[in-house]
Parts: sequence; C-alpha cells; structure tokens
Amino acid sequence: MFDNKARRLHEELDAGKTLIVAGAHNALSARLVEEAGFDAVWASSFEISTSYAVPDASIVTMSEYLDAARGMNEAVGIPIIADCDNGFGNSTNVSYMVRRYEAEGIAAVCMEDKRFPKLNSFIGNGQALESVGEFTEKIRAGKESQRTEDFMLIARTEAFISGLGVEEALHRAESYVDAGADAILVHSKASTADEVLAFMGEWSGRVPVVVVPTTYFQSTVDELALAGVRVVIFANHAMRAAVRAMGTTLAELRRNGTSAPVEGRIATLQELFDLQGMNDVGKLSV
Ligand code: SPV
Ligand code: MG
Repeated sequence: MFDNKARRLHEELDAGKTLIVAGAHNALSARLVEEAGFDAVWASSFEISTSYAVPDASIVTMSEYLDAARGMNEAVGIPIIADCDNGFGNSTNVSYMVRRYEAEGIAAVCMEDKRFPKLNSFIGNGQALESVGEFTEKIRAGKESQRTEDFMLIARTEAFISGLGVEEALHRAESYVDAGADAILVHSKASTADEVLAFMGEWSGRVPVVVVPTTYFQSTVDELALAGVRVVIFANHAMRAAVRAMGTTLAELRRNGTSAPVEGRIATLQELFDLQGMNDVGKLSV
C-alpha cells in the first residue's frame, strides 16, 4: 500500500501519532525491528560503526552507511530514517548525500550540528558545534537537492550534548526550521528527561520533535508523547542485546565444549529460515 515510504512517514506524523522507532545496523536487524511492530527503523551510525568494529567517529564512510541503509530498506516495508552524522562534510557533501539517500528510497535523513569528524554523543564533554550559519547553509543545500516532495530532512541539535542550555537549543532548533528542516531531533545525555522536557515546554511546535532516550531510560514513550514529542527512537538497544547474547553464548560454548546448555535459549534454525524467507524459496523450487 505504501511504496512511497517517505509519504507514509509524513502521513503518520500528520495523523498526530507519536512514532516509536528502533535502531538497526543491517537488513536482519531492520527486519527484527519491523517484526517487533516499530513504526520505522533508525539506521544508527553507532550501531553500524559497531557492526564494523570501529569507533562511531566519522570513520565509516557515507557509501558504507548508505549501503547499510539500502540493505535495511530492501528488507522491510516500514520507513528508514538514516542517521547521517553531520552530513559528511559541507553543503556540497550534504547535497550529494541527500540525492543518493533519496534515490535509494530512504524516507528521511538526520543530520547533526557537530563538527566533522564527529564523536558519538556519549563520549567526552563540550564537543564542538558548527555555527548556526554553517549548519543552516547545509540544511538549505540538502532541502534544495531533494527531488521528491515527501523526503524528509531531520536537523539534530547537539546543544545539550555540548553543555549549552535550553535557550541555545531552542535558538538552534528554530533557526534550523527556518532553513527548511522538516523535524528537529533534540539530543540529551542527561540521566533524566528534564532538559528535553524544558525544551518541549518552550517549543513553538512548528515541526515534529524527535528524541533519543538512551540515558534517560526511565522516561516512557507515553510521558514523552504527553510533553509533545512526536518520534521516540530506541537507538541502540537491539545491538546491545545482540552483543551481550553473542558474547555469553560464545563464552559458554568455548568453556563447555558442547552447545547443549545453550540450545534452549538461542534462536532455532527455523527462526533463522523464517527471517531469511527460506520457506518461500522452498515453495518456488517444488
Ligand atoms: C546513533 O544511534 O548513532 C545516534 C544516537 O546518533 S547516539 O548514539 O545517542 O548519538
Ligand atoms: Mg549516530
């Protein structure tokens, strides 16, 4: 029904729903996100970098991120929101990025106002931000480069991550909307939602607000939605669950010299076949 996933994302946001999104790093994890009933997939730079076993620090290239997002998009029917770090450079890089992601049917890209090379938001303090002028120029370049109406550009402010206050976060967010951003992601690494809620209390409501409650995990989707948040992203939980499960299972296999103790809690072969669509291959071959 929804070949145009960007339109689907728009329509769901217009319908006033608060969308619940989960992070993924490849086709398989995106399919699990869809099967669990999420509204969209977040193609997370943190997860994708982790899948390459390299730091989330502008090391994975745009082509590699795009390749991961394309694989996810082909594997699921729900929209992909691609985390594009800081747009991979200046306005010229952003124009190219938008054209490439849009051409692959990615519904939305998200670009943050940190300087290149960026570092994951949970590392260190006081990470340097681009000026409002520099970042709005990139937003304009991105919006001017898209060819279809529904493709979305989400502008993310790292004001709180850099230790700045609610006034600066609001100033940046409003400037980014003036430049054409379709939504604002306001990120925070606080252990409570207080600064995000302070932002929501003053927000003009001109475009939807997106949040990522990784560190303020006591906050629920319902609480955030009540404050006016329109998209909640559980950005890295699938990867963290997978890493823990793989690590403990491998350690037990190595220690015990048999898979017997772990058989009851690992996925069955049939579950993998179902995820692959192996049953469809079987039908085709008879
Ligand atoms: C990601 O998932 O890659 C994000 C969110 O950008 S965070 O890791 O919190 O920066
Ligand atoms: Mg990221």
